[in-house]
Amino acid sequence: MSKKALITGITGQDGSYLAEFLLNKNYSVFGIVRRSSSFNTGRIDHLIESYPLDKFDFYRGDVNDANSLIEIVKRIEPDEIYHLAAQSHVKVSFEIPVFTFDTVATGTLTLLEAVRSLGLRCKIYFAGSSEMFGSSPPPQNEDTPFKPRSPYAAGKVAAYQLCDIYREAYAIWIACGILFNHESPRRGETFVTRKITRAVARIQLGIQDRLYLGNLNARRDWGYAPDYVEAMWLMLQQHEPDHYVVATGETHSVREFAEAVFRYAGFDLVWEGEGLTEKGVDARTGKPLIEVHSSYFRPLETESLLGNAAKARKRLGWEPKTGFEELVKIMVDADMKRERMLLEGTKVFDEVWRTHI
Ligand code: NAP
Ligand code: F7E
Repeated sequence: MSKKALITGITGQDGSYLAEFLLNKNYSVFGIVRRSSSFNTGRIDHLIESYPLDKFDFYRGDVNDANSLIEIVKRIEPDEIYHLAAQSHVKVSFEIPVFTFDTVATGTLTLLEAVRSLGLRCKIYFAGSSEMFGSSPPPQNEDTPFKPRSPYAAGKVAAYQLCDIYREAYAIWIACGILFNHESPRRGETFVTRKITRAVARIQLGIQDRLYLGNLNARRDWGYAPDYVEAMWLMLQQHEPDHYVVATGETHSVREFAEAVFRYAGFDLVWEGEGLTEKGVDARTGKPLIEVHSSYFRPLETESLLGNAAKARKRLGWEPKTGFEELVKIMVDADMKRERMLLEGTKVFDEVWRTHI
């Protein structure tokens, strides 16, 4: 019998890579998909098309709807639950703090209650975040104090503590991953890495004029998402549940990420001015490619993240396989390909449209 996994947040970046990873390990994979007025399964459509329903299927539900969670968990009786669902955008969490806290913290509690009330014996993975460290200075590891700097991060800390409480009080098997930023061509378009790689492709193809960014000096430890979903799985293959930092151990500023992206795409980027008037200019033409805009700054910022994943390396045998420059290359190549295809598609669409009116 193959193992059964249930993934909340399966339509997101990590959920889609994790589903592929588990299917390759011969799991039967089930996901929870929330209702939307438009298609929201773009990242998993290839799996829906390729696998029979007993291998891969999804159910409509919401982490804030206890009934739907209880019904789905009861029906599947998973061996492993990967709890990834969240409103995961930090800047947006300042705009919709109550909704964010509801999905991140209350949503986790609702899932824990569903498992507890059903008396299900399964292993649970909780998606913690390096944002929980907030203003604690780098490097950060499992012993670093949590000093959250956003409603999103406060929600993750609350959820993390609820996991500790349910583990101790009810002997529910829950491992917590404290994952640092991880990116990919499937990253949402409004997260900074994807925003930059998508923009460079569009600028090169003449679809977009320039890119507007916020804080160029924030530092992040950026890894590659497919490497990180392996760490989630490894955590659940251990005998005892534990907490693990997952990170590359390398930190870069947003400015350095942008420089690497524009360099790889063939631009010679130079910086002029400072603060809100700073610009990244094309050295060959003098044209501004990047400008700073106040609307992308946050009311509070996590300034600097750099993870120490020594525990994951030692106990799980996990190592990141993809370095910073490789990540940049993967993301820029994918966005160049996607934007070219979209442009071609638009041309074809325009031609078809013109001949029919
Ligand atoms: P993501 O792309 O934003 O995906 C979030 C997923 O949660 C989506 O499938 C989304 O559905 C779903 N979701 C949101 N609210 C929901 C609700 N009320 N009920 C059910 N599903 C809901 O995030 P990700 O990058 O894959 O990250 C996965 C998890 O890891 C998140 O918990 C995130 O906070 C955490 N994390 C991410 C990183 C990172 O760098 N990526 C680092 C540390 C921790 P829709 O597709 O319908 O929106
Ligand atoms: O911002 C700065 C911004 O939105 C990174 C989520 O997956 O990772 C992610 O959270 C940095 C910040 O990711 C823009 O101020 C500058 O310092 O890509 P981001 P994040 O906030 O680090 C953690 C680990 C999670 O858990 C979260 O779920 O980039 N920045 N200019 C910008 N950020 C954005 N989004 N857009 C800008 O224009």
